Amino acid sequence: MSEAQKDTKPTLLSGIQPSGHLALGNYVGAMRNWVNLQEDYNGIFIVVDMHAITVRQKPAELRNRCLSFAAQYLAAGIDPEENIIFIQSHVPQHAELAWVLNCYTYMGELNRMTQFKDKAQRHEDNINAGLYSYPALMAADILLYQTDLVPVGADQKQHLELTRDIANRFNKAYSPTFKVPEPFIPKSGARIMSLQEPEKKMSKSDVNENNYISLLDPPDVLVRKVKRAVTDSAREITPDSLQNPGIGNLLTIYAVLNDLSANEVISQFEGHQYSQFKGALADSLVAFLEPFQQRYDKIMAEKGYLTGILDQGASQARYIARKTLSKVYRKIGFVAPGRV
Ligand code: ATP
Ligand code: LTN
Repeated sequence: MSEAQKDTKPTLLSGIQPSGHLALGNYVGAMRNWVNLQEDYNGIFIVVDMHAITVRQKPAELRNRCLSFAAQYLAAGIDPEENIIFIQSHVPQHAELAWVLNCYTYMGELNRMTQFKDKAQRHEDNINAGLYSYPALMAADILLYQTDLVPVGADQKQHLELTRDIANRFNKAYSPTFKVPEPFIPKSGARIMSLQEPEKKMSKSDVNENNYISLLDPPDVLVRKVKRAVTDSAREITPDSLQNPGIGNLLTIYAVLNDLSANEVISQFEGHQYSQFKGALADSLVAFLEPFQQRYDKIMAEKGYLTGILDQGASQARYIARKTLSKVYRKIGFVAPGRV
C-alpha cells in the first residue's frame, strides 16, 4: 500500500488480553472481523498485557502468552505488512494517557461497568484499583490512535460507550482532540456461549476448559468438547432450536464458520439428530483450526520474525501515540519539557 493510500484510510483498532487461552468466542466475536475489515482500514492490533495484570498472572506464562497471542493474530490472517501489531506495555503512552483519562472518568460511571462487577465477583480476594479503572486504560488504547472503528464482541459495548463519553467530555472541555470511535459488533456471533454452561459467555480464562474451545485444541479434543457440549433434552433440530441456549449456540458457531445465515443452517439440518449435527460441527472446526494451527506453529518456530514484527509495530505505534499525548498535555496545561 502506498503512503498516500494509508493516509486516506480510516483507522481500526482492537485488543485482547493475554489471559487464558485464545478461544473460539474471541475469534468469532472479534478477530474474524479484524481479518475481514483489514483491507479497508489501517489496522492496529494490540496484545493488551497491561489489562491482563488486573487479574493475577504467572510471569513466565504471561511472557509466553504475549508472543503466542501475537502469533495467533498472524495465523488468523492479520497481514503484518499492512497493519501495526504490538504489545501494549512497549508503548508507554498508554499508561500515561490512561492516567489523564482517569481524571476525566467518574466513579459513578465505573461503578456501572458489568465487566468490573463480574470480575470482582470472580476474584473476590483481589478487587484492585486497576480492575476498577480498567475502562480508562482501554479508552487510552483507542483514543491515542484517533481510531474510527473498534471491532469487539457484545460484552465490550459498555466500555466503548464510556470511551465515547470520555472523548466527548475532553473535546468539549478543551477543543477537538480525540476522534470519537464507533464500535463494530457483529450481527452474528457477538456473544458465543460456554459449552457446558450455555447461559454464560464463553470465556478464555474459564477454570473449566470444557467450557471453551481453544484455537490451539488438537482435533481429538475439539471432537470431544463438541460431543459433550450441553444441549436440551430434545434430540432433533427444528427452527426453534435457534432460540435454545445450548444447541442455538452450536448452530451459531456452525453458521459463522461456514459463512451461512441462521436460516440456511436450519434448512441444512432441520430434522437431523443433535448428534449428527455435532459431528458436522466438529468437522467444520477441525477443517478451520488445523490450517490455523499449522500457520501458528510455523510462526512460533521463527521467534526472530515475530519479535521483529512486534518491535516494528511498537515503534510505529509510539510515533502516533506521542503526537496525541503531547496534544493532550498541552491542552490540559502541562508545561512542555525544556520550556520551564
Ligand atoms: P477473560 O476470560 O480472559 O477475561 P475473554 O474471553 O472475555 O477474557 P477478552 O480479552 O476480554 O476475552 O476479549 C477479547 C475480545 O473477544 C473482545 O472483543 C471481546 O468482546 C471478545 N469476546 C470475548 N468473549 C467472547 C464471546 N464469548 N463471544 C464473542 N466475543 C467474545
Ligand atoms: N477490554 C477489552 C480488551 C481491550 C480492548 C482495547 C478492545 C483492551 N483495550 C481496545 C478493543 C480496543 C476486553 O475484551 N476485555
